Amino acid sequence: MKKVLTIAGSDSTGGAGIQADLKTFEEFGVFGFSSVTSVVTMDPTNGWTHEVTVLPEELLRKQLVSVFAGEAIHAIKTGMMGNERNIQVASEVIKQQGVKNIVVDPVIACKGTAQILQPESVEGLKRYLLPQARVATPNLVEAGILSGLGDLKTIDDMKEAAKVIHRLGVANVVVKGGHRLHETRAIDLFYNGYEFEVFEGPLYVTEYNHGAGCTFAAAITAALAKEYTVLEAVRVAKLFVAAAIQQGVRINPYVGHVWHGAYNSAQERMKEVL
Ligand code: PXL
Repeated sequence: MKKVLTIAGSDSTGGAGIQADLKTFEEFGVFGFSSVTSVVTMDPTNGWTHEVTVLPEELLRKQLVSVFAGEAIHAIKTGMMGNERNIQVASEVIKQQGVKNIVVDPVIACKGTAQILQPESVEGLKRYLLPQARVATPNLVEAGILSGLGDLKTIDDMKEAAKVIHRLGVANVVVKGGHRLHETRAIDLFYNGYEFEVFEGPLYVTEYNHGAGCTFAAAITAALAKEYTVLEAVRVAKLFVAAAIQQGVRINPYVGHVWHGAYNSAQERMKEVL
């Protein structure tokens, strides 16, 4: 059984963060471990504002010691890190353990929640985590920030940003165009230092897509643990997240999540016993 670790924030509502990652790992048939960096809570009495409580670095370190007590971990995904201290701790442990399949989802900005901007993470990501990434999956806003190119509006802009991010030491960059690109298709741009590939898929117009980014990166991580090539991993992750978005679930009056179980639909097979 392949073992996969997520180092990320907790989304108390179960759509994004470690919850998305562990649910996704399960769907890929890999064994999920987690180390929580921060806890995100939402306030329904105040316009669903998000609050990020960052956990102390000692607690992150202890979790990582627990995770690495046994045999090899085959792949690691990092998501929301909370602050630079946690980024340093994670980066140090990843280096020590020599894990090669590292997927960095550089969470700096969350879709639709301007409150979750983590500027304190930007420098740390660039210095410590991104240089260790086999794959990084910035969205359009994050790619603009990490590359220093600002607002990205076109596929050519995405290409320029991917080149700069690759120079930070990321082996394979996937810039997610998403709904912000104002195209009629969902477009992601892949760059490995010598060639670009544009991935296109249907763009689902839905408000129930919270957690899509985390789910996509988690799917890539699980697929790499299963020894898919990077391009195969990105392809299967796109299919997986497209199904999850298509079957998004209304959670409450404020938010709807992707359905992480959509691709496999285990609940349908369970009906066979009835
Ligand atoms: O979607 C980005 C994201 C990542 N991680 C956690 C989050 C969010 C957005 O809400 O809560 C824990």
